[in-house]
Amino acid sequence: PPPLPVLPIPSAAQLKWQQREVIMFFHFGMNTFTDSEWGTGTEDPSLFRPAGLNATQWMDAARAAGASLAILVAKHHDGFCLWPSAYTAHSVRASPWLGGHGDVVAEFVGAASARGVDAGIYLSPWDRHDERYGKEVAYNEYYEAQLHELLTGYGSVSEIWFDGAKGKNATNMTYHFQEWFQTVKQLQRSINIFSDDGPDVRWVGDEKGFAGTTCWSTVNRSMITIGEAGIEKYLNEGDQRGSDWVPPECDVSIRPGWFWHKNETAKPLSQLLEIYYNSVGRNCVLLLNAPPNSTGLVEDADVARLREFGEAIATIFGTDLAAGSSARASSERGGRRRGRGGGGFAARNVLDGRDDTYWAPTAEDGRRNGYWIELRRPPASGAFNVVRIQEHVALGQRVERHEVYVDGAPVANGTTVGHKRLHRLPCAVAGRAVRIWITAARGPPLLSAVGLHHDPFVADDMM
Ligand code: IPT
Repeated sequence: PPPLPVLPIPSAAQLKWQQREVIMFFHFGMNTFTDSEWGTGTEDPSLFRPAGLNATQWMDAARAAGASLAILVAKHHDGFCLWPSAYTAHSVRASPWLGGHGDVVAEFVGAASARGVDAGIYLSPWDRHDERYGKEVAYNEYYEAQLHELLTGYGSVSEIWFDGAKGKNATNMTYHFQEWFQTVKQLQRSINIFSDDGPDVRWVGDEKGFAGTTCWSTVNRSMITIGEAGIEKYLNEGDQRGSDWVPPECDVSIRPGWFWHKNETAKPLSQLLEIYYNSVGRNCVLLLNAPPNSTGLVEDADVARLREFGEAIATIFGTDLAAGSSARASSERGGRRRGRGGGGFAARNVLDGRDDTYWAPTAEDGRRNGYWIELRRPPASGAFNVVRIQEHVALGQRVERHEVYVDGAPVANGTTVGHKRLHRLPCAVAGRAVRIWITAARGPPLLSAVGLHHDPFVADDMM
């Protein structure tokens, strides 16, 4: 049988989210028309007129970047609602767009489903427009009512975002997060809730797209207060002793701002790849923002950059230079044979490209020196400069420390692995034997993959 889990373990929805690796954010709204990041809430709805809005174009951009989920800002801090909410006059209904009959949320979920992308929603708690803001019961009722509108009127929603952002001089306001979270789960069973505190996925603690080099999917939720300064490092690294499974999400914009500004441009590919290695390559999901412009389109140059990014990832990871290797390990649970008598946890499982098969050592292994697994590559295998290691996190995140050797020489080391750990090597190596030592772990390590790749995009100064 499979080994016992090491608690906590992810829910099915969290596991599915983790495997997405790259997802997209679309910040669009009143700020798009006012060259602003945080609108004041006094903006005239007549400013909102995206003459060529086409959410299908956004979804094509998301797919080009390799994303399977896209999250829309339905209301930002300025309080302007992108759907015709029954609970406020401050919405698309009061705008000239489509004669006041438009609904960006409907366009968004329609385009997403047409393109096979899952949809997510961001609804800002901080609201600088609504006069109920600051009146605890009235505003929380308003917020609850809008959760109902968004989570019952637009089909299945895969993720919802609770942003802890709030201006320094914002009115005092108690948000009923616990009530909101339970309402969300009642309306959408398999949704993932994002906030500093989860409960399903957590903020990584910065907006640069960088997780800690140590990055646990676990935290103690009781240590976290949403929106409170000083928790960033805890969120960035997680907590080895955490009893809650709340993996980190790295939100970062392809441009300097979250919203579109005429004079800003997209980050270069090299920077996006750096972000990828420091987020997906450190056990996180990357939430990449691409802001549509005031026409209602993602600019061509940004679409091109997203495509370049998606193609670069496919180029690097589309070829596994560990292919054709043989694998052995310090021990193999249940022996090498599959089926009757064999355990099905052989070292070679790290080479089959599947998340649900894995190498497991025996319970007795590793007590003295740690565990190891070694790949032996066929002669004349190509040189690699990236090592990919993945844990079968369905049974808990275990690895605390690991080292990588090529033909006996150390080339990389680190602490956590989690769903995916990517090591970039200082230079490409073509050795035959690649051995990974796991020198500390919370339980017998379960590795679902070890991959070797060549990244041709590395900047010269890295070599
Ligand atoms: C920051 C919030 O304080 C935090 O709760 C989280 O929502 C985060 O944004 C998301 O990026 S505020 C930001 C200006 C750092």
